[in-house]
Amino acid sequence: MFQGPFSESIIKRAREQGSVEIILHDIRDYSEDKHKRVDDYPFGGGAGMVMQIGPIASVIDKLKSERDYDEVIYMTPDGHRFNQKIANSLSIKTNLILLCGHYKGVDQRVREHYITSEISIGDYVLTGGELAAAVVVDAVVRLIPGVISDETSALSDSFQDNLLAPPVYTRPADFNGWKVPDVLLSGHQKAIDTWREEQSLLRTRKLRPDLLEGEE
Ligand code: 6GU
Repeated sequence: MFQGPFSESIIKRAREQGSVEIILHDIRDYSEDKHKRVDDYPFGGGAGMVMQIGPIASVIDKLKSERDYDEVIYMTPDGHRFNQKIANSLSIKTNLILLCGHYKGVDQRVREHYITSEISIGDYVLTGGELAAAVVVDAVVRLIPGVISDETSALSDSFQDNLLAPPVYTRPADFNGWKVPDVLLSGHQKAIDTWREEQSLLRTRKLRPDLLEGEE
């Protein structure tokens, strides 16, 4: 599930140039039984399986014996909703563990004793935390200095000021009568900057008024 996101394009280059190191660990390798099971029935009954604490404890303890971690993050639909602010804060950390849940989730004792924060990527349920972890990694890695070629590019993203980005255009200036706004061709940088700020505000008001009502 990580092969595509972590082995193509910008994230691939970031890894190759040493801007980030991404290491995958299969919890099944830390299973305590011959069938490599890492889940079991829930105490008290009910539907679904629960990921056991043993294999998760083994892999996290092993990783912690090798380096210090800033955070051990559990990817779960009932975590804090991921946003640009969280991406920014994670991008300045050194070492992170992202634990991907499956089935009905992990034994609560993992959350109590190992996890330092919990992240969801939105209000819907995925089959596991892997795709969510790939989303978080992508959003965080692109913020590491040197990963995106234009250093100011990440700063002008949508959401970086709780505003959507302004519309962008490139050549041709006239496509079958559909024209690029004159101001962008004017050469007046100050007028262009003002226009972009206005467009950001207009688009945000129209499409995402919630962003203008402050922090969530
Ligand atoms: Cl982090 N995990 C799962 N399984 N589903 C999700 C999610 C995470 N975030 C949104 N839906």
